[in-house]
Amino acid sequence: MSDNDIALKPKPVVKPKVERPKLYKVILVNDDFTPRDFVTIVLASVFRMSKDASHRVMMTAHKYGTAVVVVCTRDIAETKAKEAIDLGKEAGFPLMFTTEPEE
Ligand code: TYC
Repeated sequence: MSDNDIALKPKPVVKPKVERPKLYKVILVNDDFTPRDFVTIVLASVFRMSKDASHRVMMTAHKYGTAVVVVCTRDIAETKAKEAIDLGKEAGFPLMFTTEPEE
């Protein structure tokens, strides 16, 4: 083998394992006590939704029992749900949000 000869060895193929984080839904649950306007304001402020969008989500939960607010990582879903529940509690309302993994 002269100095000019280069031994070409195929590089081992290493697949980078970057997995997508699992996504979670934040779900708004209807109740008979929390005022509609309060729900709308909480949605707009915690989830940074427009007044229109938050009103629509509130009405969906009001009519059907539940509504998906947002889909995000578990950490963010749980933090936001707690923030929104706490605002309800502070105001004396039983406003409820749950989180669940997206299929
Ligand atoms: N059902 C409530 C009312 O009539 C309003 C409401 C809507 C409460 C959605 C909670 O997730 C909710 N005052």
